[in-house]
Amino acid sequence: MSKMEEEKILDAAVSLIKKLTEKKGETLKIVALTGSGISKGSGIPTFRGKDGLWKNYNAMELATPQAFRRDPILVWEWYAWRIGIILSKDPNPAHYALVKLQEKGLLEWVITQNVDSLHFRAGSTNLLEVHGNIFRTKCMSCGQKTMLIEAPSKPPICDCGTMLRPDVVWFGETLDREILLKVDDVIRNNCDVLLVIGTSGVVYPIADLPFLAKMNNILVIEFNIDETPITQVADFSIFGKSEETLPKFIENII
Ligand code: BJW
Repeated sequence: MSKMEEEKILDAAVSLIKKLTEKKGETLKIVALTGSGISKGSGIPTFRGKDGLWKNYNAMELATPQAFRRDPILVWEWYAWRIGIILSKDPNPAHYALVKLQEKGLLEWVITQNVDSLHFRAGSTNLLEVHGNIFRTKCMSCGQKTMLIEAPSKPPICDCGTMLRPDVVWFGETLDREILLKVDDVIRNNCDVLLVIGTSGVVYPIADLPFLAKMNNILVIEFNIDETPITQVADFSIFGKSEETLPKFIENII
């Protein structure tokens, strides 16, 4: 697709939102669903794809409870390495654009699959972290949760003596029930427009959300560098780096 065609799609999406805003005024409810692609512009690798985290690692050897039971030191090494990268990076214009939309009273929620805290650091407050947070640890014995402020040099230990684990959702684990219920309610009852930003749309149950949105007559606008399974249901797919396309889109609608 040429740059000119991309611009045309962005303009069409903007003018539809403007029409919706004229009709609904301040009651227009926009929700963002984000994935690792939104943090790529900050220098944080995505999971899949040619530069993805899993190009050199087998996900099943790291992001499962079985992997942690088998080799917690290896799993912690991987998380400590990622924490180090994240701490050396900052939010990018896409994260800040969502904050601007929130400040204008147009963004109801950011539903993020990311564990990197960059939305929070940018200033997003209505945040649902569906896959947890890489800086939070939890104890599988006493349930105690604590926050890390730096990358641990060895697996952290709870006051009760048990090795802590990262408080993230691994494959085969269920997402927090309260958060899932909230997400479901947000999509069904508090959303006119869903912005789907930088996710491959292959990890369930979150991959179902754009489809649930369509079933509820919600306008779905995708921001990604490539086509994804979401492209088939999106009303608009705005191709390009979200750190460039999202700020432009948001500047135009506010
Ligand atoms: C840019 C860009 C730029 C790049 N600008 N864009 C139904 C069917 C089939 C399987 C299942 C199913 N239900 C459940 C499952 C099993 C499993 C699953 O989904 N498997 C599939 C992979 C097949 N799901 C689970 O196990 C979930 N649990 C669950 O459902 O429990 C009940 C149950 C269990 C078992 C069976 C049945 C039911 C839990 C999922 C937990 C996911 N955890 C991870 C790791 C988190 C911790 C950590 O960070 O270490 O979450 S996996 C990883 O993928 C991470 C992400 O949040 C998640 C999504 O990835 P994301 O963000 O989309 O990243 P990428 O890399 O995939 O994509 C990046 C995108 O950005 C690409 O599209 C690029 O093009 C784009 N991009 N640069 C804009 N500059």
